[in-house]
Amino acid sequence: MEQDVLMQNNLLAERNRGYFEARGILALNFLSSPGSGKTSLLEKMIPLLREVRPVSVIEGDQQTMQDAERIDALGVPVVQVNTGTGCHLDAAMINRAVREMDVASGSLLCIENVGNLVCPALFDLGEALKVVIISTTEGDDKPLKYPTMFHEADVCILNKIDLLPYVPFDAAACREHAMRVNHHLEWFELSAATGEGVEEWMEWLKRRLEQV
Ligand SMILES: Nc1nc2c(ncn2[C@@H]2O[C@H](COP(=O)(O)OP(=O)(O)OP(=O)(O)O)[C@@H](O)[C@H]2O)c(=O)[nH]1
Ligand SMILES: [Mg+2]
Repeated sequence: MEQDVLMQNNLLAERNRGYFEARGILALNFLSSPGSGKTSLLEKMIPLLREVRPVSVIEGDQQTMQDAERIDALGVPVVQVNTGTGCHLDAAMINRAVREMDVASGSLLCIENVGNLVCPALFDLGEALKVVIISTTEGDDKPLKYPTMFHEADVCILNKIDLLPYVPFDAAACREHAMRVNHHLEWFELSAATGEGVEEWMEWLKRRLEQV
């Protein structure tokens, strides 16, 4: 049964991927525990990126329109997907959301997954890159405890570095744990609150956008 669901999802994810590639859309899937700062980072990134490329957003949450409202305030196209009791987005939800919104050719599509470090790792959405965010209030052992997510990710962002002086979190150890699970990870350290470190991540992403 589980195999069947994942296989169906993978087939649709490949269709999404083909559609994104044909239209020059770079799709990013943002993943993290609840509250690590996915929406806050998007709020920081979008004003910097929209000068370079059109940006649109798909917001995934079990309930509420709150994250979509935060993104809507920035004036970019956004669709909220509520998963109800579901703990992750799937490829069919992305397929439907993309039909509902105006995703421009050559644009950046940011997908904010449901806050959860477990199930969203298993569901390919057709994205080009998985970006996992871990924040300094979560404990530096998380990559070892939830290895599937870090193994599947292409980029790992350590957020809330402004809190490092106040929390018992070893950033170097966290990086070492993440790299032990997946040595291909691109690693960034930043604060979505103060903006520190955001520029380095933006430079990397802009270079990636040029390759699409
Ligand atoms: N100090 C500090 N707080 C932050 C930072 N980034 C986000 N926050 C705060 O963390 C809380 C959660 O941020 P969100 O951006 O809503 O987190 P999220 O990952 O989108 O949460 P869900 O969508 O519910 O999973 C908010 O109170 C933010 O203000 C940061 O870099 N530093
Ligand atoms: Mg959010």
